[in-house]
Amino acid sequence: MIAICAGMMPAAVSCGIEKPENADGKGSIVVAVTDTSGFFPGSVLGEPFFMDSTEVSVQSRTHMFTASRMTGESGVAVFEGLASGTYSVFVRREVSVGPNRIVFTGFSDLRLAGEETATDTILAKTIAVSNLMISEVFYTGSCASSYYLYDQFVELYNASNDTLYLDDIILTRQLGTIDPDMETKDYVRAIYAFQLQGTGNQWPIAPGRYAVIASDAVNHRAYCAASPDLSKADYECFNALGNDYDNPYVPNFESITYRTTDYLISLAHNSVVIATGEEWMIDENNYVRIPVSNVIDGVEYSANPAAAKELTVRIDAGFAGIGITRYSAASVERREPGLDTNNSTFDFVNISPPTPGYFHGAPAWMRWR
Ligand SMILES: [Ca+2]
Ligand SMILES: [Ca+2]
Ligand SMILES: [Ca+2]
Repeated sequence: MIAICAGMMPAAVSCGIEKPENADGKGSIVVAVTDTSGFFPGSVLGEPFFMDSTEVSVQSRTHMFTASRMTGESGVAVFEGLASGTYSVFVRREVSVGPNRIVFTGFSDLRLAGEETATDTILAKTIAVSNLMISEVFYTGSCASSYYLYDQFVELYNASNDTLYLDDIILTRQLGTIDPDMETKDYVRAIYAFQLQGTGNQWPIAPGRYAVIASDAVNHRAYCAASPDLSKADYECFNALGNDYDNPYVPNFESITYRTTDYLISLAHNSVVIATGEEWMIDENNYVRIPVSNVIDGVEYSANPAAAKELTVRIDAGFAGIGITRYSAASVERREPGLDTNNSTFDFVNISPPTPGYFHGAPAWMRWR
């Protein structure tokens, strides 16, 4: 993990958000972790079962602080000596069932003010780690002097044990408005979407491999020294209706709307979704509607942790990229390859520089791009 905060403080959105309100370090968080699925030996469906040997992590939302503990036999983890502020609490316990990984996970937000103890019981839910997922989103831009933002890319990762196919997959830029009825709708809306048309088994991604979808598959270093070289991207987005660059050696995700823009996403707050491509429609506002049930993965990022959610919590319960500034060449990538709890605040960390086609913890020889 790379600390990207140093040197960014003078920017408009500060990293670390703000100083601790009261750095007395005398607060405590007590978390009990329960499951009601009846999954664990000795537990009963519908009745709270206190989970031991479960990792609990706390992450401050108001200053730079993270810590992890394991729950004891009573299913409780205690964090002491905490400064005042707001904390996100994450719960994780990995359980292996068959060929696929299953993780129990849950989260909560707690507020500590002065010398006090905040207590919460977190109900854990299962998620299967066996999917295609978004592993990195690079959206911040790299050169403030020239407003260079054309080096954006989305990286996918195959966390399953099988070769998967990207044929007909859709990559979106989600609508950036706040919809109060969002959680009751069975579809999500995109401003625009790009699709990789294929025969069904034309575009494989092997287990444990990455696929980089560039906005433009060019060597952006020629235009901005801090930019990544995306000339060897696996795919690029192409809009035939716009004045878009088309690298003939890199296959295209093609625009499926009437809009003329290339695939470009907000530098501060936006959501990105990948979905199976068999069902979508253009609505009366020229937005792309995609059934929630067809969404493979989605990531919402926001520099500001207090911003209102734009993507349903059924797809992403939190924000990646908290504290990242525009044109910082910082990127957001999964904390560990394949871990997807559907809460990007936990699943993603801020990194710099971006890592197209590899993981930020990978050894140098794997960084072939
Ligand atoms: Ca393009
Ligand atoms: Ca191309
Ligand atoms: Ca990466």
